Amino acid sequence: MGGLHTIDPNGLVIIGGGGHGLVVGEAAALAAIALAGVMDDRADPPAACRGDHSMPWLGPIRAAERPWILGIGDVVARRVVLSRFKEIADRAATVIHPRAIVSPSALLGKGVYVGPGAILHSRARIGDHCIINSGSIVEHDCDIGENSHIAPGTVLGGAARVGYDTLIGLGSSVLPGVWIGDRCVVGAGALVLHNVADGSVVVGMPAKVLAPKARA
Ligand code: JB3
Repeated sequence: MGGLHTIDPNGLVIIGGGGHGLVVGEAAALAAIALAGVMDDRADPPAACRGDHSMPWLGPIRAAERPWILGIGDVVARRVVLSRFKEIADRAATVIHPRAIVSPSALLGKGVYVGPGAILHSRARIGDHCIINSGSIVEHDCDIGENSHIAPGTVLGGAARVGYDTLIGLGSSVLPGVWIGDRCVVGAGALVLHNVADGSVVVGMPAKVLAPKARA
C-alpha cells in the first residue's frame, strides 16, 4: 500500500474509491499532497484501495476532521454526499494535477479537481466541487457552476457558461458564449450551438434536446 502516495493520517480524504477516486489520488500524489486515504460505502475495499499504488481504505463515507475531496464522477451521487457534508464544507480541498495549465487569472472554488492536460484559460471561474477532467479546455471568461463535471476532452469556447450539477459528456464542444443550464446532461461528442435550458438532456452534432426538463 502507499506506492506513489505519501500517507498522513491527517492528510486528504478522497470520498469514493472507484475510477475517479483513483485519478484524484494520483493527481494529489503528483502534486505532493499527503493522503489519509479513501472513504467508500462498499463492504470490501474499493478498486483504488487494491493492487499497485493503492491508497488506505478508511471505511464508509462520513464527515471527518480532515481535508476532503469528492472522488465520485457522477454529479447526482456527488450532490448526495455534498448535502451530508455541509458542516465541513470549509475543509473541501482542491487538487490540481501538476500537468494541468491554469491561468493565474482563473478563479477556482473549493473541492475542485483539475486533471492532467486540462487548460483553464484567462478569467475562467470554476465553482466549488467541479471536475475539470483530463484534457478538457475551458476557455477565457467561462463560468461553471458548483458540482458540474466537464468530462475528458471537452472544449468550452470563450465565455461559455455552465450551470450547477451539469455533466458535459466526453469530447463535447460548446460554442463561445453559449449558456448551458443547471442539472443538464450534454451527451458525449455533442456539439452545442445554442443555449440549453435548465434540466435538459441534449445529444448529437449539432446538439438537439432529447429530454427537456428530464432532471429534477
Ligand atoms: O471516464 C473517466 C475519465 N472517468 C470515469 C468517471 C468520471 O466515472 C470512470 O471511468 C468511471 O466510470 C466513473 O468513475 P467513478 O465515479 O469513480 O465510478 P466507479 O468506478 O463506479 O466508483 C464509484 C465508487 O464510489 C464506488 O467504489 C462506490 O462504492 C463509491 N460510491 C459511494 N457512494 C458511490 C456512491 N458511487 C455511486 N455511483 N453513488 C454513490 O452514492
